[in-house]
Amino acid sequence: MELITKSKDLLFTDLPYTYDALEPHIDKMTMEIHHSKHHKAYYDKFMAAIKGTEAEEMSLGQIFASMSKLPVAVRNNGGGFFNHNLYWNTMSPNGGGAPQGDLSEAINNEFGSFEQFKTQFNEAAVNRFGSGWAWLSVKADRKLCACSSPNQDNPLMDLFECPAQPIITLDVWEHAYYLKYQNRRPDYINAFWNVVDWKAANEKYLKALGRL
Ligand code: MN3
Repeated sequence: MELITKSKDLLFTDLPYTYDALEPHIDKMTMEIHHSKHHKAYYDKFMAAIKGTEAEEMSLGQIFASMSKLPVAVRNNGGGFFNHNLYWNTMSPNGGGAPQGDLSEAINNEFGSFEQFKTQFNEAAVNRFGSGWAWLSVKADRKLCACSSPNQDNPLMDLFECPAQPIITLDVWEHAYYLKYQNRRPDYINAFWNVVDWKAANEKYLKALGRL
């Protein structure tokens, strides 16, 4: 829905759970500041950047597909708005455990095991220098891909090195973990696996393959 709605009609929405719902893995104050200040600022700046331009009438899907031709403020803030929405919906207070359904099977087939997939994803997240995101995505050849992006870029953007449809994502900007984990990004990444919503991830995987 979010990818096909005209950008000028997009709304900033509440989280699907309370700010303290992911404790102790992600703390309440981080969630509150991250959503109500950081994410809100990306939304507001995105709306300001598209106002009165052709991008107002385009969906985020169309914007990302022609990202290289649009202003950098649209890239940074449109990416920031979309990426955070996916991040909130990648996680759940009832999350954690092992992947489910067809996604579980694909992870085992393509990475060898859940543990081997986590190792690849964790490496992408730890080694992203500075600020960015880690992704599990589905490429055009329908294979899974664990990778990372700088800044607020995402795999839907036409300038992305490995274009793909995102399934789960992890924000590795310091604002996502500094209050609780300070410089210990690997501890935050390990904690993330306790809250991943594998049911939602499997649904995204099936949708990306056109099977849902
Ligand atoms: Mn963030």
